[in-house]
Amino acid sequence: RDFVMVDNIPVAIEGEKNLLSLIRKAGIELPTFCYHSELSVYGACRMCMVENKWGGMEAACSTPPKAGMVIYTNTPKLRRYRKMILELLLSNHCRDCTTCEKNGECKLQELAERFGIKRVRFQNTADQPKLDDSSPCIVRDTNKCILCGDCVRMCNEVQNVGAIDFMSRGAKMTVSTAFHIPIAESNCVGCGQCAAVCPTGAIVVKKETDQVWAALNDKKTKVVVQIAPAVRVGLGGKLGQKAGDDLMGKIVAALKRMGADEVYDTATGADLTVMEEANEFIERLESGENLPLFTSCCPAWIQYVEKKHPELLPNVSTCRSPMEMFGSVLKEENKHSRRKTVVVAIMPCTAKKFEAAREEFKENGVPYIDYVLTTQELIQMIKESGIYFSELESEAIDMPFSDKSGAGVIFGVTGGVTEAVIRRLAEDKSSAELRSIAFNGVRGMQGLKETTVQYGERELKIAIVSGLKNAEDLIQRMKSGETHYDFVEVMACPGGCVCGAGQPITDAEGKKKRGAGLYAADKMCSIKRSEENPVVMSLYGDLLKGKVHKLLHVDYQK
Ligand code: HC0
Ligand code: SF4
Repeated sequence: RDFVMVDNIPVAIEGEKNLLSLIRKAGIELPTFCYHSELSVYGACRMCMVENKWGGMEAACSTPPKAGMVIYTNTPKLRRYRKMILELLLSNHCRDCTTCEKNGECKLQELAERFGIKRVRFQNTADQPKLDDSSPCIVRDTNKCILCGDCVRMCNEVQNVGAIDFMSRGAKMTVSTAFHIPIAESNCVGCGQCAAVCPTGAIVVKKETDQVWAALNDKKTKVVVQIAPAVRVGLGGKLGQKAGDDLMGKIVAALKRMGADEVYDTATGADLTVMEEANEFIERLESGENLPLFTSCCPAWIQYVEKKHPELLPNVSTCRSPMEMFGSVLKEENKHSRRKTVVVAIMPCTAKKFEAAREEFKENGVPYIDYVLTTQELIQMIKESGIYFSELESEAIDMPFSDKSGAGVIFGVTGGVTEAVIRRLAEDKSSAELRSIAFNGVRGMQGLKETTVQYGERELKIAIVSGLKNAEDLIQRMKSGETHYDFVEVMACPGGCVCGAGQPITDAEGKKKRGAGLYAADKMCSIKRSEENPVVMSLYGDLLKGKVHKLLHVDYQK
């Protein structure tokens, strides 16, 4: 076996790409700002420096482990060096920690505490650029940027958007949009993944909690809440529960205590989407037009198509997302209510804030969804209300939309929409068939999955992608004629909604647990297929009569 000596302890090299992974495997938490396993190595922050046996320093993130290396991770020289970096970063950093959105979650704050920085000797002489709060999804505060470049690489490498980049040189260097235009005017698609990797408060999710508190506290307003599939498995770790556990019942109870009048599950809306999308798919298969059918539930993906591939818009499903389908149903249901109805959607996603604000999703200027809260905002509201979340007794979803299928629940993880649609299309409704669909290549967190299903005489080719760069690669392969698909599911966030930027930040293991949590929740549902959901049946027979197109579909090509 090959070894590296780390602080006098031999550590086996087991395929690690860099010293940093090897050192972390040995149980030493080397500090970093700019290292993320899913992004390229930038090596700019210099926090992960280690000392070799000759007293030289090397960046652990960009040094491959070699047999016989002798390194030290915690020497007086390294401690001095790290403190100096932190002090310099803090010197031109806005230090309003108590009022910062990232207070308690900021890497700079955490490392300053860990390395005992009690005083900053240098004055902040940097310019104080204004906040960019032009986007409904994210807020940028350059005063808090430490130039680690995590957001830039995320936006470029994983999302293929390139809305932000390094600008200027030397002391004037910043991360900004081209020509410093407001981010809302750039080609940003609102996925929020930049905020998910930002170690400080330089990019954060835009908050709407004040508006929702106001609605909850207003007796004249009826507040109707819907909760997205991924949220139930996303907040456990932050509220004293096991990460990945399905906490829907407790979330319902918490929202009721906070003053919500009715609470529903977006999975019910997803069941409507399955019905409409399956019909649309069958129609396109019969006509042979506009194939492949691309899914339309991810609003960052929709913006990506609009901005980068408008020629593909006819291929995108005309189905509204489950959130919007359910939002329009809820507003229709309350049309004659004496009180004003406000619909709040709790989502794992920042781009849903943009979707809710789109003109297409308003009737007479009033949006179907009034506010979108991310899982992080919900957690903050639960904390603010003082509720002991762990001690809450679970409560059920309200009537008349209390039923959902497992197919709707798994929408929140990559491959879930596809699996739900296949369940609908399959002629064989046995549980053996359900199992064979699940093991047909649709599950797993990989960025690209492919499967085939038999539909009558035809073998349908299906692709599932998450992460917009993966979507772009697939589009290019289709355009070159290298490959062909009939149905393509796209989610902008790698891993699907469970890994949305509105969820608390977690690692790969935590993301896997969330996906597993949704599949476990599906197992607990007595209704497995969308067409078997009695709510769906009664909606088609009543509220949706003659209004299917108006309430469930959208034309993005205006
Ligand atoms: Fe998703 Fe959805 S599955 S996009 O990830 O389709 O945000 O969870 O709510 O709308 O249902 C997000 C999650 C949703 C929608 C659903 C879809
Ligand atoms: Fe790029 Fe997404 Fe951030 Fe917009 S929200 S800047 S698209 S990473």
